[in-house]
Amino acid sequence: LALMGEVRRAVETGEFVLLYQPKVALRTGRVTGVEALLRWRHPRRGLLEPRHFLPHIERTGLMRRLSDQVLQAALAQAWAWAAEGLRLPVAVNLSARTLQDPALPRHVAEALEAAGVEAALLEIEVTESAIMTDPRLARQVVCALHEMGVRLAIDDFGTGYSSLGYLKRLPVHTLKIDAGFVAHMTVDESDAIIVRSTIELAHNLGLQVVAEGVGGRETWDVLRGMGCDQGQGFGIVPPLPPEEAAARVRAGT
Ligand code: G
Ligand code: G
Ligand code: MN
Ligand code: NA
Repeated sequence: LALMGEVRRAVETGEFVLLYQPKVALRTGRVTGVEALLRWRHPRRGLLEPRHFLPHIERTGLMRRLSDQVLQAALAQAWAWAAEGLRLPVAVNLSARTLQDPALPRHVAEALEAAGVEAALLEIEVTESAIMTDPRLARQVVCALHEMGVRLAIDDFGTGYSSLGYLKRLPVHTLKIDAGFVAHMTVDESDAIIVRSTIELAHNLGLQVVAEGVGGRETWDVLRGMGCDQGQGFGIVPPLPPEEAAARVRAGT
């Protein structure tokens, strides 16, 4: 409750920061891009994760502003990396409400323009539920982003409500299998079956597939054997401040 009063000030004073978690191609180990993950650098409570403050942000109606800040910061980072010779696609998470805004494609276009970053360096992650809230509006927004050259990833795949029909009709580039299925897949047969089936589904629809929550080398090897394209997780590289993330990318993770 105390946090609720503080979020407005925090948005205004810019206490929110982004960490970056690399994604790697499982066959080669090469970094394919990074996901920007929001943290609140709280003056007394330390580094807070989204589950502690995003609900307050939603309730206070500050999501639009925060999404704009996230987009601007992530694109500024992509520009800075490109200036150092590091061409690193950056993925940004957008909430359901942000996706439901018909003006989103224009905001994204303006942010890309202002940052001087090509659209191909931006990926947007949304959940199935965000799309299913208003599938027609989501389709309109997603198609506009796609036409600009921005890539779309479905996040937390398998945990939300979704219609495979919509998945087929939307210009989606990537499915991200939720960490909840991946974390125990080497010991839980059901999880392994779900992961394997999702990889097959994604490939049959012509989509890239990313496994989230990869905890270690064994999971990596099993995923690679299943034909999974990319992996992300604490066992590969954790979310890191930008300089450390870049150092890991340069070192080849
Ligand atoms: O970083 P972490 O694993 O704690 O993220 C938890 C959840 O918060 C994830 O579902 C992630 O998609 C979401 N999240 C992370 N960063 C952002 C952001 O910048 N905006 C929004 N809307 N959600 C985010
Ligand atoms: O929902 P989304 O995929 O955007 O959330 C990503 C969140 O997952 C981030 O907050 C990040 O901190 C977290 N994360 C990163 N690596 C791992 C992992 O190996 N296991 C789990 N459970 N979570 C992870
Ligand atoms: Mn995500
Ligand atoms: Na996810």
